[in-house]
Parts: sequence; structure tokens; C-alpha cells
Amino acid sequence: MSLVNVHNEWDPLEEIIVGTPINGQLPQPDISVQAVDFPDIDNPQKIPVGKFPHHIIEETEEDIEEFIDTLNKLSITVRRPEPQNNEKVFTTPHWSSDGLYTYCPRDMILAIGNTVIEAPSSLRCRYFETKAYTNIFIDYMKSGSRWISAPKPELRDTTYLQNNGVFSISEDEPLFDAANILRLGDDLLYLVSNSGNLLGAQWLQSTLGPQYTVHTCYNENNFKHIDTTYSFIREGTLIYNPHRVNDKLFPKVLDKWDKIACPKMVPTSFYGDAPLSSPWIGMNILMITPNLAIVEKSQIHLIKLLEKIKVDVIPLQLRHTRTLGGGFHCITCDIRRRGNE
Ligand code: DAV
Repeated sequence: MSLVNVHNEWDPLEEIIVGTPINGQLPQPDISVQAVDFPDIDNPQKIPVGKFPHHIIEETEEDIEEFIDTLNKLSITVRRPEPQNNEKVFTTPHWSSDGLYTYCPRDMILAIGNTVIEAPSSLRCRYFETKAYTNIFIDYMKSGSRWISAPKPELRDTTYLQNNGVFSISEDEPLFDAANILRLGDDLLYLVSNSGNLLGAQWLQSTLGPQYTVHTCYNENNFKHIDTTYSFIREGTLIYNPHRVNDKLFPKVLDKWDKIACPKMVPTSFYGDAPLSSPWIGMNILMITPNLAIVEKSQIHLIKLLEKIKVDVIPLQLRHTRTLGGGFHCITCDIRRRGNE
């Protein structure tokens, strides 16, 4: 039986990949880093660079160990990436870059049905990031899963467009992060943003075939990933970020869903001046079953809301979500959930 079998964000979880902050760093800034990760910084000199402080890596690995312990107690199989050397500079015909991290498998790996897809990230520093998961993908393939990679993009300078100070990415080639996508069975929600273009949605649709429908959607600032805009709780119920979407921006496929506005986030601290994520990283939760969620423990308003809609919560600590740009949804990639659609 294929070890990869996942159709939505909420069915009972059986297997998951969990990232690691180890060897994580901020790459040498280039036009891709500016356009995708730091679109609000006008002076490239101000983009943070280099190794994260030791305590951030250590405390995060500590938090992740407790998270994995919790998953194991729930009989969920956990796999981890191989450590990568992110300091090594690599070169394509058009540019050179060093690496970022393997903290967020969600960004690079899309598991849909029995298929894993390596995503064509718009960030140059992530070009080889999925190599950290090759052994895992081979295991999955041996079990009967499909393993494909989107066409490797060129990511020339002309990919990154700037209009009146606002960055976007071009439509020259398919580009997306896996975290631009959420699964609702045969319907997939695809956020068009500075980390995912329309051609990427088209590639995904043509590759998955007529069984699936890729629904493109937008948010207020077309910023990065979909999992700080929507959190899907169970069939028919979602929580949305009221600062990013509203009645005008909900895609039609969500017409019949109960849409609950996310309450205000409890601010959490971050290192430096320019963290990798906004305060909304607090709504980046992981559903274990339709009635059980893992939520960062500071987010007491969100936890209260979940309990009100009959979702039990396991509150866990993840101290550096803003600095490292990932909550419990980002730092994971759910691979198998019970259920067939
Ligand atoms: O809203 O800050 C964070 C990206 C997480 N992968 C945000 C996007």
C-alpha cells in the first residue's frame, strides 16, 4: 500500500514529515530573497543574512522534539530530513546562491492522493532543498507512491517584477511553493502570490488531471503562503485571516463553508528587525483529526475559539515561529491520513 495517501487537511493523521532548524541560515540576499521574503524592505542592505543564533536553533529543536513526542504518543509516524550544508554556494547558468533551511517541508513538498510533488519554488536559495528528502521519497516510491518534481525553473532576474515598489513574480515559467496550496478532497485551493503564479496553478492542474480542480484565489497583499490566510478545521468549517480575506476574496468553492474569522493573535517575540513571518503565523495550526488540533500555546484566543467549535487542542510551545517563518503547519508535511477522499 502506498505510504503516501492524503486528501485533505483534517482526516486522522498517520504519517508526517517534520522539518529541522539545524543548519538553517538566511542566504546571501538576492533579487529572489528580496521579492519573495522581504518585499517590504526597500533597501537590500537591510535584508537580514547569515546564521540564526545558536539559542534559536537549539530551543526550536527542543520544541520540535516535544512536538514529535506528542505525535508518537498519538501513534503517528514521523520522518525527518537529512541535514544539509546550506553554506555551500551553488551555481546555475543564470545565478549563484547558498541555501536556506529544511525547517519547513510544507513549502517544498506537496502530497496529494498517493503522489508527492517537489515544488518549483520562486526562491533561488531553495533550489536543491528537496534533496534532503530523497531517501524518504524513495521509500515512498517503493511502497507504491508516485514521486514527481515540477519542471526546474530558471529564475532569471526578469522573474522578479517591481511595480511602484510592489514585488510580484512573472508568468514566464510555472512557480509555486507547496505552501501556496491546501487540499479539500478533489478541490485544491491555490493562492496566487509572490510565491506562486498562475502558470504554476496550470501546471498542477494539467499534471493532476481531471479528477482534481485547482481553484486559484487571492489575498489582500498577495503575500506568500496560504496557511496564514486559511486554516481548514474539518469538512465544511474553516478559520480565515480577516486582515487578508473577506467576502469579496473568498473563492466560490468555499461558498457553502462555515467561515469563522480568526481572533486576534497574541504577539510573540522575534529576533532581529525583519522576521520571516507575520503575527498571523499563530493561526498556522496542524489538524490531527477533525476534532483535535495542535496549536502554539501562546494563542489563547484561537484555542478558545477552537474549543468553542468542539475541537480539542493540544497546546505546544514553538518559540521561534516568527524568526524562522514557520508554525506547526509549515514545519510539517502530512503524508498519510486515514480516509479515501
Ligand atoms: O503570513 O507571515 C508566513 C509564511 C509561512 N510559511 C506570513 C506568511
